[in-house]
Amino acid sequence: MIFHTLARALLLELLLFQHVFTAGIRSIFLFKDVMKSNTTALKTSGFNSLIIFGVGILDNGDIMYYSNTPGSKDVLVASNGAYVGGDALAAKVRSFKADPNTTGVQRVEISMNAQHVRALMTSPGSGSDTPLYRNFAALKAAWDLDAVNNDDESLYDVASTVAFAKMLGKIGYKYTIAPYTNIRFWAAVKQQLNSGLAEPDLLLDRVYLQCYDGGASNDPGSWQSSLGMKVVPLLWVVNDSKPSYGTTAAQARSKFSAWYQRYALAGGGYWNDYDIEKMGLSYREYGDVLSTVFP
Ligand SMILES: *[C@@H]1O[C@H](CO)[C@@H](O)[C@H](O)[C@H]1NC(C)=O
Ligand SMILES: *[C@@H]1O[C@H](CO)[C@@H](O)[C@H](O)[C@H]1NC(C)=O
Ligand SMILES: CC(=O)N[C@H]1CO[C@H](CO)[C@@H](O)[C@@H]1O
Repeated sequence: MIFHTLARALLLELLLFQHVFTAGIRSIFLFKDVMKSNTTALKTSGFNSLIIFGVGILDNGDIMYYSNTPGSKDVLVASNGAYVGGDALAAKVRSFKADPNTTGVQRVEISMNAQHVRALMTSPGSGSDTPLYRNFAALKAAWDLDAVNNDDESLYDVASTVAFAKMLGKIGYKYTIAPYTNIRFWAAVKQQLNSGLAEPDLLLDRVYLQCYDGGASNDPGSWQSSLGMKVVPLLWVVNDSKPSYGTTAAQARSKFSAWYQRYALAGGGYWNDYDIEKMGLSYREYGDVLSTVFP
């Protein structure tokens, strides 16, 4: 009986400990070519998670890193089961989390849409001898990646999404999503991917929720209840493309704090580094907001 009580007390303590001391997710999407953005600022401004935007797969299973930066070119990064993106690019991506003494980054993800996923899951499928499987394995090794982020905003096919995510899980990736709408699709995907799994073994372990532009009216709390897991709301930094969705660091602080007072969020994040640099904004100010609200 005493043992039982003691065990319960310890368990409770452990749960509380985890709740209080699990570090908040402090993320930023990298829209700018990683060879051109300010690596030092990304590593030292309080962010612990970087999501490289603009990776996609071709109809033969090759993987491209798409340029979203004037003067940059698209780079083929994996083909025929090998990494082909070049040493400089690999060294740059690896440097994001390489030396804990000089970086706060602990996790690096690549973000992609759903182009060609359905066709490739139909044929040749998700086996470990397929070009797609081998290409993702090669890219993970070359870039030391932790997760693949799904930013599907148009296709929304549950079966092929689940098959592809499970394939990535076998390779050793975690799987994350960046929804702005279609909560029923994402709930179905989450339910199938995480069924029977618990922390820290969840396959779909993060939800980066767009709370700007098409997702401007999203409420993180209602997404959390619908999905049955914590989310990471994203805000768009000040931008000259759609200025009305731009958020200053001060405005971001108010929004994140207000949400966090109401809901147990997993953290927060921003779309995107390109605009921070283009608009002459401060990585430090935006990063500090996350460090204080989601320590
Ligand atoms: C990059 O960021 C660092 C740290 O924030 C800053 O000291 C440096 O001036 C920046 N470099 C450029 C080229 O803007
Ligand atoms: C980090 O700093 C510590 C203490 O100065 C040092 O012992 C360690 O070798 C450093 N790590 C790397 C990877 O440089
Ligand atoms: C992420 C994004 O869409 N950024 C845009 C911000 O505004 C500039 C200028 O209009 C665009 O070039 C960027 O694409």
